[in-house]
Amino acid sequence: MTRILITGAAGGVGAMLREALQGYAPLRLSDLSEMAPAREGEEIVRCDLADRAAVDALVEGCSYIVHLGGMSVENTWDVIEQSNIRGAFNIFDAARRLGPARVLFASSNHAIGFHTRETLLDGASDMRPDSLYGLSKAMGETMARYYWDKFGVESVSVRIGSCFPRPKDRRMLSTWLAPEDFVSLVKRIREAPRTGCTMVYGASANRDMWWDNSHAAFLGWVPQHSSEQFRAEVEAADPARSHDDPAVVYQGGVWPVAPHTGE
Ligand code: NAI
Ligand code: 15L
Repeated sequence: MTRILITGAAGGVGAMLREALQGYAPLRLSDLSEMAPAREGEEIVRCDLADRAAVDALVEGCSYIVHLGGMSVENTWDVIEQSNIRGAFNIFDAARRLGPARVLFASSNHAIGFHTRETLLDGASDMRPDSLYGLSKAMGETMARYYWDKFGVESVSVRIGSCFPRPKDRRMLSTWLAPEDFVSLVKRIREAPRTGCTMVYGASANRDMWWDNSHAAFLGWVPQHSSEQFRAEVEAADPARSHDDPAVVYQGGVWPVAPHTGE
């Protein structure tokens, strides 16, 4: 079986995926941070995604790259530029030169965070980044498009909502992606005969959805979980806000109205 590269493997989603994919395929696990020692079927490679030669060595011999590594929240431009933009470029360009390798790009709902919540988004909706972080994800998606159109590198950009063991607030009742649903999506993207260059909204089958994935139905991904089981406890812990509070106006929550880091 061909090797899967997981970047950001020491992070919250990466560590969860590492456990879930044990025995599914040989894994190359990479991060800047330390990770638990390799087990059978695993390789551990620590590297900075901004280091092009190191990323080349990382990608060599892998046919599927689950690219989770990078700064996962808002930060200064310098940090975002190095980890997310240069990092994504290094991954896509290595996939072109050393592949064929299919890429799952961990994009984010913050690439579309300026859309308001009454807008149902689909595969044709505009990107509306709400932060430098969201901008880096929009650029990553654009890189995915470029590397497909020009070089035939297959990819799926997953605009992850909120992938945590449980939703943490009212907003996440709409954006929650159950870890198990992300695992099944990772497998579907690997096993699909063809992905082309596709975008998928990464959310479970939640009741109040803002996103429509019909354009990506060909992947055969059907989320099995819903945030409804958590609604009562989340609503009790997070009081309802006024209808014009930015936290409830925008899909990105308060990110659209947050200042740049340090300003
Ligand atoms: P995380 O912050 O827990 O993990 C990210 C990992 O990337 C960290 O272990 C960090 O050490 C590593 N990293 C950062 N910069 C690096 C660099 N220059 N070189 C190598 N490694 C570097 O984030 P999480 O929650 O696991 O998210 C994984 C991915 O999914 C991220 O790309 C994030 O932006 C994206 N995402 C996650 C969401 C979520 O709800 N967890 C929602 C939307 C997107
Ligand atoms: C993200 O993109 C972040 O990586 C994650 O930490 C959450 O903030 C998530 O979006 C969200 O919007 O809930």
